[in-house]
Amino acid sequence: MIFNPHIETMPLDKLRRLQSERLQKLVAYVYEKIPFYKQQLDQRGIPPSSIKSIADIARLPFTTKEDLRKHYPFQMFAVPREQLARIHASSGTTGKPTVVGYTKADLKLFGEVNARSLAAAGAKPGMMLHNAYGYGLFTGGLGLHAGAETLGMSVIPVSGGMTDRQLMILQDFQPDVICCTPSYAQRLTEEVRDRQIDLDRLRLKYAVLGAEPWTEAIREDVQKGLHVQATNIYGLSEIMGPGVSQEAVEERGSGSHVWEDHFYPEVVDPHTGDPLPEGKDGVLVFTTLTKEAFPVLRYWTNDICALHYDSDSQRTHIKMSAIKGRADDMLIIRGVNLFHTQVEELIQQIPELAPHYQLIVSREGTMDALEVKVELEPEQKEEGQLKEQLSRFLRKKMKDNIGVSAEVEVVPHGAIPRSEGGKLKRIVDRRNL
Ligand code: DLL
Repeated sequence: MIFNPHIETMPLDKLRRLQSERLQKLVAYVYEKIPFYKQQLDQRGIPPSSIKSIADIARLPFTTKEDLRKHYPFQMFAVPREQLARIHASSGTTGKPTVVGYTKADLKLFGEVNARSLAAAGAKPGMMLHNAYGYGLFTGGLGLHAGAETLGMSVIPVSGGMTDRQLMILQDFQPDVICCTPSYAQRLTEEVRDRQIDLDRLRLKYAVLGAEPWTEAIREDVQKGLHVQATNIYGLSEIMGPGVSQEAVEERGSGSHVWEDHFYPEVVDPHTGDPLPEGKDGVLVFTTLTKEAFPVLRYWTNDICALHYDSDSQRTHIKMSAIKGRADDMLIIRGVNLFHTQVEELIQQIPELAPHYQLIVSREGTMDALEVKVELEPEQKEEGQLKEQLSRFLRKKMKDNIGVSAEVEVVPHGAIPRSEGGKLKRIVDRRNL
């Protein structure tokens, strides 16, 4: 189902005109309301009146996480605090969080884009959503909650964690749709299997998974284990929260539509910042075209992916590929760049291995070294010889496909930490111990 057909199937020339109008207004707005942007534009000699169309966006400066940090907590807000309706913050693990604000109109938009996303994921009015994203400063819980209400669903606001309770609710309330992080979906999948919960007691049809990178390996695991169709939802607090882009359930694996009438995406070269053509991997950059409280120009997300238009799709909006990883999470092992999702893809090709793994990085002299710990599929026998063979096989695959030499240890089922409800850290960094 398409939630907003007028917008989601808008011909591209019309969409461009809408984006151009909105960009002109946005630049004038941030120039007037946010001293940081006035200074940035003045320094570069870019009067807002010189921005005539969306094609001019490449002339505008980037905004980085560091810029937001320097203006902590509220100096990047374009409205006085009396006009704020809500505050959220990004899930940074160290130092101060990045704080973002919403007016009433921004919250309405938050609901709209998440309603579009849920509908694209397969949800319909009248269905029940089991919302296992965290409620709180994290945008996941309240964002999907608003989307479900806007679409006309009922919401169970379970939040993350407390797995026993989640499993009870899934069986007793029989929701149609679940949303949570992919690593927590793996955890639930496994608990359902280990506790031999009858899949007929679950009525789940769809899973809407995001907030961290994941690949087809996890999709396969969760779809099989929970009898659902699983799609990818992407977003970040600095732009809005969840609902910046969404994969359509009928088009799984071909990328996620970015709701580009509100969030204009670009992919740029990580070193030069130059815009890259369709299909080329680079850093994803977003401009919020309509936000009131916390508008940003060309926000440098650090997420690596590619953009492309898909003329076979029901919707016209551009698609982004699954995120490979964040530029700051990229490992460089003896000169070879690597994201953990690349290892996950290789694990999927070996049926005896499960997509439960961890990458451990340490330092040997001046070089970084990598160890991969990966679990056996639960039905595989704990046998030394098999483990040895599988470890050699994955090591070779990593060498042949990624070009990286790593130690691989195949560990028993259950040996790798699982998600407790939120994002899971798959990389353990022992370099600075
Ligand atoms: O994670 C918002 C969200 C909530 C998205 C629920 C989807 C579902 P932050 O905590 O600000 O916001 O983290 C944003 O998480 O820059 C990416 O690095 C990563 N991320 C989010 N969604 C995906 C995804 C929320 N589908 C950061 N695939 C982003 C890969 C994702 N990475």
